[in-house]
Amino acid sequence: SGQSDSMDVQTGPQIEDDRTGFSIETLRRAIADNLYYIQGKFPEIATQYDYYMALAYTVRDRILHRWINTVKTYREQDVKVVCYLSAEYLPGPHLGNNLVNLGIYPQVEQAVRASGLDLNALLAEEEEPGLGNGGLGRLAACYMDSLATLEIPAIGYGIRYEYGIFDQEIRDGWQVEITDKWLRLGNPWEIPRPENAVDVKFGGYTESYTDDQGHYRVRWVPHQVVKGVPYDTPISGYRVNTTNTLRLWKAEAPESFDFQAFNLGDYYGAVDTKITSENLTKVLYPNDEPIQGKQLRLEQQYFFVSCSLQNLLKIHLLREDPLETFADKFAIQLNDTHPAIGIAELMRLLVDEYLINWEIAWDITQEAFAFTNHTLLPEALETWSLELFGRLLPRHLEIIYEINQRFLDQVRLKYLGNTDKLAQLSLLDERRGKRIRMAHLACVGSHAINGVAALHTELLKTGVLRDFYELWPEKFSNKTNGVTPRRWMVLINPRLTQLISRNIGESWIKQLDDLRQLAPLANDPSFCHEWRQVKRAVKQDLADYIQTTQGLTINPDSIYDVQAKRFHEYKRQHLNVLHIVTLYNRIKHNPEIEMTPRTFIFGGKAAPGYRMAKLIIKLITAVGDAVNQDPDVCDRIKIVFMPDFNVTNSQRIYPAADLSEQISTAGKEASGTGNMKFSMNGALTIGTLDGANIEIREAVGAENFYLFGLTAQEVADLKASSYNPRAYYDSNAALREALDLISSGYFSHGDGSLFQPLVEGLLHHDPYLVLADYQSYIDCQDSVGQAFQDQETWTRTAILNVARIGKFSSDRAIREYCQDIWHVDPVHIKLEEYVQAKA
Ligand code: GP0
Repeated sequence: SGQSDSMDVQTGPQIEDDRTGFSIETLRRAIADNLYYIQGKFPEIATQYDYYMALAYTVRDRILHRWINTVKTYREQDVKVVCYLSAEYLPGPHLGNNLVNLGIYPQVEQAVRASGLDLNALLAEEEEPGLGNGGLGRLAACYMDSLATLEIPAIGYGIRYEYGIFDQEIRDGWQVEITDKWLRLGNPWEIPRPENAVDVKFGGYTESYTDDQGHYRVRWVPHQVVKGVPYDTPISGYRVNTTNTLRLWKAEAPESFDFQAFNLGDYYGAVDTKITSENLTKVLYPNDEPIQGKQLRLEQQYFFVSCSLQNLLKIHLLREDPLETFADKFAIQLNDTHPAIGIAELMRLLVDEYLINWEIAWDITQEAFAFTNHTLLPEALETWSLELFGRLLPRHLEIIYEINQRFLDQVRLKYLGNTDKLAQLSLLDERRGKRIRMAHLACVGSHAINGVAALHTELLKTGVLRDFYELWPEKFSNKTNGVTPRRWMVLINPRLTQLISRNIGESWIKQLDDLRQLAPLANDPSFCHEWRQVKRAVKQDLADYIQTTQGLTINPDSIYDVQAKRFHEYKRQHLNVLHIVTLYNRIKHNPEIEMTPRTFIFGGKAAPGYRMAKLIIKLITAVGDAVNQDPDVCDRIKIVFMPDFNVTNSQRIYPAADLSEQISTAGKEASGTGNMKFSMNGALTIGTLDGANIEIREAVGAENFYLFGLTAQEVADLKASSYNPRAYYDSNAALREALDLISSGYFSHGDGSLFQPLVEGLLHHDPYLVLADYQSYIDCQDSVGQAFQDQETWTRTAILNVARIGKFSSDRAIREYCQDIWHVDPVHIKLEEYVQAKA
């Protein structure tokens, strides 16, 4: 359906090619061919997975045509390219998304049916690439979608982890981690490019020498060399030909001459080198915000960054452009500090390998790089010990010293005699045993620095990065996060998409602000009725899924009250639990009490070493076990823990939610992006004035948002004035009762010790002010319960939320990056006929 308007499709009679045609019969034949020639199977023995693979290759063929034309155009037109450097990507399953973007969902559905199969069953076979922890990795994926859709030339660079984020199982109420062997059955979306492999050095020492012209030079003699092999995945844009590349690097042992000689007669030694090299990209570190300073992690960061920058320089020189124009051709974005070593690496490549002088190299570097910060949590700010850093990257340590010296010379001129300023700005933290501050390196080496929501950027300017803001205010800007409406509405919520498009057309899918046209319909009773029917049907789907997977019955007319995100104390899942236990106590005291039925749905993973986060998961499942079986309450309260929250599973959850829980301590959540996905699907938000919640509330209207809790300023003030959580416990009977019930062992088979660390932590420390916000949260939840009784008003509010959510499209965010930071323009991709290519 969408193909004719955008694909420069030829008119007149033609014979469709099996690899490019879009008719149902051509697609059906292509699937059958691929089953035979790619999977090597015949129908009698083919599994559903074989058919999924056959279909995936069928779709990939159609994408390849666009992909090749895209790469060709970028080469020929010498365009400026965005290079997104990210240690994490969470693209989610590719098949469905590619069907949406290509505009061939209906045709493929029919072709699959004509083959005697069910498209939903095949879509369910895909193993998602879990190459990220949460928000940061998913943001990178949304940005890749928007870049392609906006026809911006872009390459996403990252790591091809063999094992992604662990799969979560719940056993006896506890989280258990299972290795994510996502590549076990093959990956039809990637193309290995071994011919483009590059070498990456590690360890060893540096030595100086004088070159032919008498210049002083430095040479790095490494202890080890690892080969980086790129694996490319196409990223299609929505209804455009543009298909960008996600290039992920895998580590392998180099098969160099030296290597052979060194290991002559030492077969085991040779194999050992192979194994240690491949360990580098074996597994994603599963910690969300505080990343720990493990050597392998630094090796991963340097590895993918070095591979990527070498690759960019190669592309640049292939185009026969002079190195001096590098920053005119590439805009390199650092997704947090994980790739910040790239600043020292580009300097090394330019100065040591390409023999450019330092000042010119530094101008190129600063002009090319820009830096996005994603967190305010002090424990999440990345630093590396000099000892470890120097052992692994001896040359980069020297380069960082040089950058720092030149930088501090500049600072000294501005702040005469102010040694505190020097210490605060230095790339080296001299206090805690000498560490390199990666955020400082990123700030000094970039021309632009941004936060991911308005409040976050303000707090950066007055908090962690205030000295840099004082120095270079012009470098700072805000880029509020966004999410792609293609995946987060069109793909996952076809019922809502059809309802919207039937009423206002399809323009909103690319121009999300066009959802504004829904606003008047919020007063149209028949539209509201249809909206309610859609929500009800989607809620029924989730109820069915929970029934089949967990054997648990939930009531689709209850409020679906959902908190789905990584487990972290600052996100305060335990505040949500305190509300549940409070409701439970109310019913126990007064069994006849009127209460809007609620289904509390939780999803999320805890870092494997984060004990408190895992204990909070156990608390949720334990309260669930008690509540769900208690005949006094289970008609009014149900608790569901959805295991293994990932992109795939989240796609069932967002569309079905009535209430979105965004309850982090104000000033702690940089932005949030789940908050946007829920709102786009017609959930109302209960939230604090934190991250992008503030901007969502501004956009949808304060009257359409359930606000509670302290502000970031009040949080800071309260913490400064010796916060005493115990006082809240002493003075609030309902809170006391809830905490006492948990400590009593009521939810732990009489074991009063199980939840002590949690309860004691709250009573004596409570760093995230759970007790301070408790009453405000409970009051707010009571008004949510009341409001849900009036379905007319609730629906109207939900429609207004969707109508006013346009700002939170990742298209808007990417447009801002393009204009303010990258200075790149769209490049339209025309399709050359494939027949020409064949000739
Ligand atoms: C931030 F620092 N985030 C980090 C990190 O290491 N990992 C990560 O996922 C998240 C923030 O917590 C966020 O607020 C933010 O929106 C997201 O990065 C993207 O900017 C969660 O949604």
